[in-house]
Order: sequence, then C-alpha cells, then structure tokens
Amino acid sequence: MPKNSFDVDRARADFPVLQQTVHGKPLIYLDNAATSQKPAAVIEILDRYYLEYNSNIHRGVHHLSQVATEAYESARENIRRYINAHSTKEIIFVRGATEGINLVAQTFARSHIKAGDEILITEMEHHSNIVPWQILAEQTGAILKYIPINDAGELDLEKIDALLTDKTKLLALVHISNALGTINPIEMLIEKAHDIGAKVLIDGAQAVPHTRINVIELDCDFYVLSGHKLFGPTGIGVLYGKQALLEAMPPYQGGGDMIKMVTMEKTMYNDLPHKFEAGTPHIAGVIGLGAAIDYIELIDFEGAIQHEHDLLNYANELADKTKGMNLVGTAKNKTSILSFTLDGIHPHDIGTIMDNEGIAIRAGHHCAMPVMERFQIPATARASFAFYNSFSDVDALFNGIEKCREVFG
Ligand code: 7TS
Repeated sequence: MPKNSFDVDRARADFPVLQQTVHGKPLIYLDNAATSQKPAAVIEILDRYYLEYNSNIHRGVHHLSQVATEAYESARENIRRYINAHSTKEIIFVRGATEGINLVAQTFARSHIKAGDEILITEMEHHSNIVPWQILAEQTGAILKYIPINDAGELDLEKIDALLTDKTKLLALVHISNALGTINPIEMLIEKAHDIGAKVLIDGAQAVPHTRINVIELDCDFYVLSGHKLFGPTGIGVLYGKQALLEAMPPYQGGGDMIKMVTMEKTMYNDLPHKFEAGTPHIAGVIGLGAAIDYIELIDFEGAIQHEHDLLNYANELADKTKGMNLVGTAKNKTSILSFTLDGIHPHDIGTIMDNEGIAIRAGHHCAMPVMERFQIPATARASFAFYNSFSDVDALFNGIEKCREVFG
C-alpha cells in the first residue's frame, strides 16, 4: 500500500455519520458518487443558520436579513474562488447539476440553436446531460449526436473530428463519468470545440469532489456542479457561465429577485447573477455549500486526491485477483469509481448482500442507461470512494464480494 501523508483517520473523524453500525456492522460507506457525507462543520453551519439568523435575503433592512444575505453572498464568493471564476456574477445558484444543465438548455441553447444545428454529447453521459438535449432537439429541430466510447470506457477520439463540424453549436460532456470513473480530456475537447466556434458545457458533478477545477484555465463556457456530492447539502448546486454569455441569455424562470422593475406591461431583469435566481433560493443550502468549501480548503486536498487514487489502485489489484469479477470502465485515466459485475450474480443481489454486511454500494444503471447498452449489461454494482474511505473499507468491499460468491455458490 502506498504511503501518503494524508491522514484518513483524522478526515473520518470529521464525518459524524460514519461513526455508526448498520445491521450490527460498522458502516462502510462506498456510495459517494450518489451523494457524499457531510462534515460536522457543514452540519453546524446549517444549525446556526436556522437557530440564529433564519430570514429571507436581499429584501429585509432588518438585522437577521442582513446577516443571512451576507452569509449567502459570501458563499458565492467561496465558490468563485474555489473554481477560479473571474466574478461572482458568473456563479448562479441552482438546485444541482441537473437544473444547471436544464437552465443552459432552455435559455442559452433554446435562443441560439435552430433546426439542423447539432449538439454533441457522449455515450457516457448521466441522463441529466442527455434528456435536456433530447427535449431541446424536439423543441427546435436540432440534431443530437454522441461521441462513442471504447471497450475501456474512454471516449473514442478518432471520431471527434468527424463529429465536430460547423453545424455543431454546443459540446456538452461529463468531466468524470459517474458510471465508469473515466476522467475525460476536457481541455483538449474544449479547445477543439472552440476552434469550430461551438460553446462547451462541462458536467462536473463527479469531478469537483475529486479534482481541482479552474474554469479560467479550462476556458469552458459553462460548468455545472452539485453541492451534495461536494460534502454540502442536497438541493443546491452551481452553474458557472462566462459573464458575456450569461448577460446575453434570456432568464430561466420569472419571479421575485430576478427583476429590477415590473410594470403591468413589461419587466426589466435584474443584473447577474440574480437574473437567474428567481424566488426565495435555498438559503441554508447555499450557506452550507459555502461551509463545505471552507472545509475542503482546510484539509490537504491534494493529499486527499492522491489518497483516492491509491484506494482505486488497491481495489484494482484486488479485483485482478478475484475470479468472476468484471470491471466496467478500465480507462487509463480514471478515479474513485469501481463499477463491476460478478459472474452469475445480479448486481442488485450484490447490493443486498453488501448491505447485510454494513457496506453501502449502489447497484443499477446509475442513470446512465446508454453506458449499460454500450456494454450490453442491465446494471453494475458500483463502489465509489471519497477521501474519508480507508484501505480497510476496500478490504471490507472485497470480503463482501467473497460473501456474495459464497451465498451464490
Ligand atoms: N451528472 C453526473 C455525472 C452525475 O453523476 C449526477 C448524479 C448528475 C449529473 C446529476 O446530479 P444531481 O445532483 O443534479 O442529481 N449522479 C448520481 C449517481 O451516480 N448516483 O446517484 C446520483
């Protein structure tokens, strides 16, 4: 086992939920791609918001409203700093990656894309980066195309030049695949798309907890993330967009806060980022996400990233020695996700037997049915790691796999 200075025991101690037993066994939480656990620091900030200064933002002159507004806007600055955006005007709070993608589809894309234009996505997208484009294609007559994937679960880049044409108006792709763990070469793809004048949206839902993001260096036009996968609350996420694009886009939803002035005839929209945040937002969620960023900035995040790579390498070594185990997604460049099948055992049965052992994994199509179709399987079992997982969690996973084989003979 490689030695890394990252202190996993110390990290684990920050996550109260991990200190419990399930079915009489210590909880081994390996479903981090679905949602990550929350450090005490985040839970305490949420408590404090409701205990001490719960109130609506941007409206009240009273003290509590001012404190809440300040906390909300300072969380926006945390996100800006974390992904290195130029301005907080480029940070739009949404419900999650899903809403971020739908927002871009129904505002930017709907106003720019016409019949016959092409939107290019990949075969490894989560449904949230497929369905909004199918809806848009139906609304506009645009054509949806897919970059295929090879047997290792990597994008087949030989096809890229034929797929990116002067008809392509948007490339929308996942940074790290939730079903395969593949880290896509987004820098190169963003450059290629820009060369032919297309805009690029990156789905970073799985990437932000496992890599450093720098939207200025990436030069992507849009980047979406989910707070709950980044150790923050559920129901909150971020859409980053380049300011000039966001300025030119029509609003997504109409309502309070997104306006400057309303008469019975017309409305003048508010400035960024408020133009895209209609109604009372998820104030607690935003403040909690801001606290999650504070937490990440305090830990040794580079060490955490390395630790996750070490966990995956260790799991790969054990998988190599496990008869009847088939890995789905063996990209050279991957992280944190071990998707697999076991000969003769349905993934849902694997999930149930693991649960009896106190091990939380996910079994299913992982909202990436085209990936399952590509590999001609109905489902996989998926263990997904976070930096608070230990090598003994990986041992427990493989003991669970042995248990599955015993039960199914
Ligand atoms: N994109 C990717 C790559 C994802 O993995 C997910 C959620 C989403 C988008 C949607 O994020 P949401 O927060 O808006 O729901 N992925 C998973 C998963 O793998 N298991 O449960 C949710």
